[in-house]
Amino acid sequence: MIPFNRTALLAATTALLAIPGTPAYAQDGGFRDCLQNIKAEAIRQGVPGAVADRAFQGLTPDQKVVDLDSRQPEFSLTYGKYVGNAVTPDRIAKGQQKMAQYRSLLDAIGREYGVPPQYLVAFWGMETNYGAYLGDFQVVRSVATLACMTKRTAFFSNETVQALKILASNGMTSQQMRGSWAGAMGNMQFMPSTFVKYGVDRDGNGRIDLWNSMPDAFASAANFLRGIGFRPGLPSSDEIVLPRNFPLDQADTTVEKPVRTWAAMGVKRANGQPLPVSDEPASITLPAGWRGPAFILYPNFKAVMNWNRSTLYALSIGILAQQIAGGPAVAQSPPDDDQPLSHDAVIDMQKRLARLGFYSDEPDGLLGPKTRSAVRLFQKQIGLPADGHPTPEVVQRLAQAAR
Ligand SMILES: [Ca+2]
Repeated sequence: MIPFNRTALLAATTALLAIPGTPAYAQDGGFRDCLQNIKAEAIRQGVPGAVADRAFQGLTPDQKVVDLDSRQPEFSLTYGKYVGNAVTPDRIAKGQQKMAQYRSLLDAIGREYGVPPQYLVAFWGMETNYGAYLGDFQVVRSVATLACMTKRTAFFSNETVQALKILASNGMTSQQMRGSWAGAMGNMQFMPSTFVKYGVDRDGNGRIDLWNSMPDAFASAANFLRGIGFRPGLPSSDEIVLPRNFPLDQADTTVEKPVRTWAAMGVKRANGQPLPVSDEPASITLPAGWRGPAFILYPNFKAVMNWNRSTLYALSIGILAQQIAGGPAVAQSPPDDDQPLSHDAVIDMQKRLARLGFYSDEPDGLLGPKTRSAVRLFQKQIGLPADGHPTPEVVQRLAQAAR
């Protein structure tokens, strides 16, 4: 769903496979040269030259892909907005229906890979609304365009090589291989490199089909999740309630303590039940500030973040999975006045925090741990709960304090 985040992550993990020294090609004239370099690397990795020739024949860059890639979101969504869009009553109901429909298959795959079925269904719901939007871009054209026409040449050159491998091994034509504008394919929106590394031919028909075969799609998702660290046991997250005197600066994804320690500090599950008895490391987050819901993040949360590097995406997966499995909805609503902050508004805030001596990094417009920590210091100074969450009140008080 957020290919940029995921691809940025995978770029780091596939750097060793990248083609060194391939420049970004600013003009169409360089596109053929770029494709030639990719073809040479594909052949080095065992792809028959004829497969590359067929896929690249008459291929032109897709301007629509370049345009979509250059579009930067102006605002980051709030927790309330993001989760409200992601975990709708309709998506929960459809997820439960899919769970029932694929019960025996999901149970078998779940046992084999150690991934609970509700997670497989939740990813399916988040990625493509259960197969409703698989994407209709030609994947080879998309990833080749991104390789040759943007600055992320190394990452997308490798993705193009991997896409050619899929064509070679899977008996598909480039025309048939469709996906998102950024090259994510099938029910689970796998990038070509993920497809090659984790794809599973579960139905045993000799090819991996993530578009039409749910056995293949579910088994591949489970195999990928296991590969990126998902383990049987605790879920990815749980809604919690904090005790009244809880030190809010401990509610930060950078602070990890054993689950047992949080329990000893008085943290309980939202339904009042105790936390699971466990020594696994966990952190606490308040995605809408202290007035909104609180979540404990178990190790599987990190695995979900390895699928998509967005905290709100990972929270949505946990919330959706829990409700697909018949569990409760999130009890605590986010505050009504939670507002999305634009990139520029965050930069402005960082500059003001710097003037007050609370922030020393280069203003980057991102609400990262250092910015949250600076907001906490300001909140402490003016006597507000120090949750690091920039509410409209905090932003306004900051504008007055640091003109
Ligand atoms: Ca198959």
